[in-house]
This record gives sequence, C-alpha cells and structure tokens, in this order.
Amino acid sequence: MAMERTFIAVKPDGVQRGLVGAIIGRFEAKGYKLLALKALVPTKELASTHYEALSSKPFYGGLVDFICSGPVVAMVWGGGDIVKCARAMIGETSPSASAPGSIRGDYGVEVGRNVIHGSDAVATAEREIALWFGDEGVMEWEPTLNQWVY
Ligand code: RTP
Repeated sequence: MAMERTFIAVKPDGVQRGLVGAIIGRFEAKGYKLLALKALVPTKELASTHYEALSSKPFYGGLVDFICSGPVVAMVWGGGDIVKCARAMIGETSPSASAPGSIRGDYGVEVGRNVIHGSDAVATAEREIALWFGDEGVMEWEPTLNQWVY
C-alpha cells in the first residue's frame, strides 16, 4: 500500500458549524497520521490559486469569495492510499449525491457549502501542501507508543 500525504481543509461553513472536531475525529479514528494543522482566513490570492483549475467555471468567483469569508482549518494527513480513501470518506462534490456515512453525506446540503476539501490526486495533494504550508513545512514523525495501525 502506497504511503501518501493529502491536503484536507475544513471550509468556512464547517468551521462555523463547529464540525472541526468531528472531522478530525474521523481521520484519527480511521488510523491516519496528522502531519500539519493550522487555522487561517485565506487570502484571495491563496484561494484563487488553490482553485485555479476551476477558473473558467461560472461558480469560481463565488467559490473563491466563500473560501476567504472566514477561518479555514488546513491540514495534512498521511497514510496508506490516503488520497483516494479520504475522498471516499468525504463523499461526492454535491452533498445530495453523497452517501450517508460520508462527511458531506452526513453534514452537507448545498454543493457550494460542502464543509470540506480533500485533494483529488497524489500530485494535486503535493501541490496543495506546498501552496498552503510552503516554507512552514510539514512534520514527519514516527509513533513511539507502538499503537499505530501500520
Ligand atoms: P473540493 O475541490 O472543494 O474538494 O471539491 P471537489 O473536488 O469535490 O469538487 P470540484 O469540482 O473541485 O469543485 C470545487 C468546489 O466548487 C464548488 N462547486 N460549486 N455547481 C456548483 O455550484 C459547484 N460545483 C462545484 C464546491 O464547493 C466544490 O467543492
């Protein structure tokens, strides 16, 4: 199984609704490793760069404004096959298409207020980690309590 990193962000709606703890709990309970975490109100430059692949979409401007509208909790998580598995935990882009049990299926209603972002591919994850954490870097650590699932 490939050990990977992925970028996860609780969007402003998720933070304001008090879902940060529940979301972090899902990744912890799954057995993934927390490698970086910070809360910030993203600049317009950061949000527009993050979503630049969608710049031709009609919802792009509103999406960027929304991501900048309040605190976001940005994280890096690591684990086996985590990019694909985290997307499965998150659900589909539209909460109404997301299965119960997934994060968007359990907590979301509107596609434009879908609570959480997760990288869609390994290369995207590395780009997003560099964009959001840049020079701050991301931890690399090994457990010392012999309780890790790997
Ligand atoms: P994300 O990047 O936020 O994890 O979401 P995603 O991969 O599931 O979906 P993507 O296609 O990358 O879209 C990014 C975000 O844009 C908003 N969106 N609005 N029709 C719409 O109004 C529409 N479509 C997409 C969503 O918030 C989506 O998460």
